[in-house]
Amino acid sequence: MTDRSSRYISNLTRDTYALILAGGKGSRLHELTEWRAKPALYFGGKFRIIDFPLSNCINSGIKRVGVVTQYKSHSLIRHLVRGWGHFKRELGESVEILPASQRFSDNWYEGTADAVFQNIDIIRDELPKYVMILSGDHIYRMDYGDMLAKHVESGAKMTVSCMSVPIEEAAGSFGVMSVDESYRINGFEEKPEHPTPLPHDDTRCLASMGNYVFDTEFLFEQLRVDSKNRGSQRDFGKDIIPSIIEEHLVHAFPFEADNGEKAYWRDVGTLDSFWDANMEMVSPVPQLNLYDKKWPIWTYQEQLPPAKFVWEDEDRRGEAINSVVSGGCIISGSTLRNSICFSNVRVHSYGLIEDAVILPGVEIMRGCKLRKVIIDRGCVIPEGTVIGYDHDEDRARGFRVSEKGVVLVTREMLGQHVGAY
Ligand code: ADQ
Ligand code: ADP
Repeated sequence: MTDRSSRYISNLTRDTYALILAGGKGSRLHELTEWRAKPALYFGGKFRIIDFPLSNCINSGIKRVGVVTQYKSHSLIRHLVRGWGHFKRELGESVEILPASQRFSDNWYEGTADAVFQNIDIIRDELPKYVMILSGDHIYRMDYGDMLAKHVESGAKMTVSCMSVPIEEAAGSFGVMSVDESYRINGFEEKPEHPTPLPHDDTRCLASMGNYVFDTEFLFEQLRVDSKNRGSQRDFGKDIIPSIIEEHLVHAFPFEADNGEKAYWRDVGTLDSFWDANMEMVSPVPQLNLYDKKWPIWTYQEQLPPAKFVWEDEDRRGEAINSVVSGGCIISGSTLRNSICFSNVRVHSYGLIEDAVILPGVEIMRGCKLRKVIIDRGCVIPEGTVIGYDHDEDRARGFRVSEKGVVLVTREMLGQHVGAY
């Protein structure tokens, strides 16, 4: 384990500027990201994905953060302004939104490296010794101080956080690296069809988590070189990492949980993984602890009355079993099992809701039966609707059924007004 002397690490985190890349499309999430960027997706009853890397920064002591936005950024920006806009520059704290604004060229951000390149002057103004580049797409709790300390200790110019994952999970989805015994990266392929397995386990490989630490001047130099390379797609995984590992010292940082258990890290890139990750939160002891006072996940939450459960009579029991129910919800005369209700959800009588992820502001009228569903924000489910019991019928009604049989329902599919987030 790294020397965790808090003084040592806090010097490093104070000297670091973090840039969270939050502009990518989440195309395999279909209609869930039709109106919002993936980092703005809801998670865990009251959070959005972006709250995780942002909270990790603050909890790690990195107090200067830029969030790079581009694709469908309206709801993301609104969330950042409401929930993350209160930092005080005078105290050395800031969370800034950095939209693609064609400051250098006529182009929007191309790849991830270009998204950083176009903000070089903003980073330079902060005079950081290290720049941490983070993906805004993942759910995990990580002390970035450990990674920074390892980066400095190893003398690397760049450090890439990584995790061992099953080969089939990584194939075509993650950057995959090979390392020597000192964890120096000596091979890197972006999303290979046939990932190189670990030397001691041919079922697993070392995947990049899309989080990088750079020495600032080294980063700027590599971005300048890359910007002149006509063949480059301006991407860290596709272009920068493979082009520098031979000549420069680039290290891998294996992400492990503090307690020695397998670390929690979820890429909710598909409807099934989004549903799975939310469902994990209703299990009795989820691997991701949202109730840890030492590592709070911050978010924006409007002031809401507490959740309320109304038991009208034996036929209309308002109850929630193994479920997470957020503020502003009223569950009246219906049963909720293994489900997660975000804020301001109303469930009326004679209903049975199971294995459901119900996003904010949904209203479920009387006598509905829902199973294994994701109901998008603001949907009104009409009286007596049955979803998730007959997938042919679900499809015929215009709902999307995922590979593993999760049914997604959006306002557009119900012919209801569609807002911007
Ligand atoms: P991907 O996540 O597939 O792979 P990418 O689509 O480039 O890579 O997204 C990386 C992050 O940058 C995401 O948070 C995304 O929202 C954001 N982003 C993408 N394009 C952007 C742009 N033009 N402007 C601003 N933000 C943008 C990466 C690595 C892999 C690694 C996986 C881990 O390339 O090597 O394995 O992350 O998920
Ligand atoms: P249902 O169709 O399930 O009978 P209702 O909308 O009539 O649904 O609500 C049932 C119960 O839920 C009410 O009797 C009341 O106790 C509670 N309830 C409904 N709306 C509110 C509200 N705005 N504030 C507090 N409690 C409410």
